[in-house]
Amino acid sequence: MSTDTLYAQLWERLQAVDRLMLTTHRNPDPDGLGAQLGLDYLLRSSGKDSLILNHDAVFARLRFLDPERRVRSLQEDYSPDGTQNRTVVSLDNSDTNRLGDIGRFIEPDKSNLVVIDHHDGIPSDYHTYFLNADIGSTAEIVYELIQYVGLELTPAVARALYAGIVQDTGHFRFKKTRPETHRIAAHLLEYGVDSAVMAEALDSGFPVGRLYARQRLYEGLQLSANERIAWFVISQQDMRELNIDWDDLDGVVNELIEPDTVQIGLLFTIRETGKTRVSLRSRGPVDLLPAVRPYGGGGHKNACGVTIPLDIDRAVREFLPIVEKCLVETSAFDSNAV
Ligand SMILES: [Mn+2]
Repeated sequence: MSTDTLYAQLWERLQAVDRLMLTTHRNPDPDGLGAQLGLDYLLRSSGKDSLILNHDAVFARLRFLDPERRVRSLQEDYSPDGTQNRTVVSLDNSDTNRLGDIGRFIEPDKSNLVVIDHHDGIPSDYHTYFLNADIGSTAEIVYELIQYVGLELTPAVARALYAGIVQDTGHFRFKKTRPETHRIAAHLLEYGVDSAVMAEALDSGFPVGRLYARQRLYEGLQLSANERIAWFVISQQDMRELNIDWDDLDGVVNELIEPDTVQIGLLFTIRETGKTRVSLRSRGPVDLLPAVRPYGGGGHKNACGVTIPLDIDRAVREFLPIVEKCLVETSAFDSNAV
């Protein structure tokens, strides 16, 4: 099916309803937020009643993306009035379990659910979705939908979409970065987006606790499987002491795969008794999804996450051998494979 046909179908689906709720995964990131703000603009411009509602509030350092404060959250005691009878559009997320309490607005048969996402893999019981795992960000999908409809962007929407693209392509470095990605970014810059200001805004603004967290993490750094796996652990109590949030550790796990021998990096975080969250990163041909899927985790081949229903020690013991199976022969890192 051609891309235009997919956008035509998606637009037809969205136009068929008047009341929509745009949501994204818990701990919204720039791609989820950018996609929400872009689609919200498109829907409102088309006369629709659009509400952006997430489980979690927008992290303070990302609030600059939403100057009009369109993004609401259940966390900030948002009044539930007006949430009923809406078609729920899940952006940058195909897993209803990652929506937190927003899931309660979705009908059991998912008939009022539309998914727009670019993650790898999608549950088979979805009726209505727009999925393209070859695209580097959901913001690009929303951009292309806006272009399909023929609506002029605004500087604020251009900025939000640009942030999503930059974040999810790792500043145009990751594998899913297409020639079209650069063309879209170029077009967004024409609306006055300042790439240097955006890069600084997205990569800084963290509390100093991020540095102390690194100190603790690296003190406990472990390497296994002939230095092909690197991992470290942080607890909820550490984070409380350092006065930091999960978002404040964003990207730290990426550092683990910088050395030439390391193929897989893991950040284990103790959330509560009997629950260990793992953020995973890998290089090139190393596909991590087979390790996380049995636990209900997901994401991208080289960047994903999972919650393991065990205390930290047992989680590490059980999960490391599973992750080890994802390692590949070093020869797979030749230029063709990567
Ligand atoms: Mn994304």
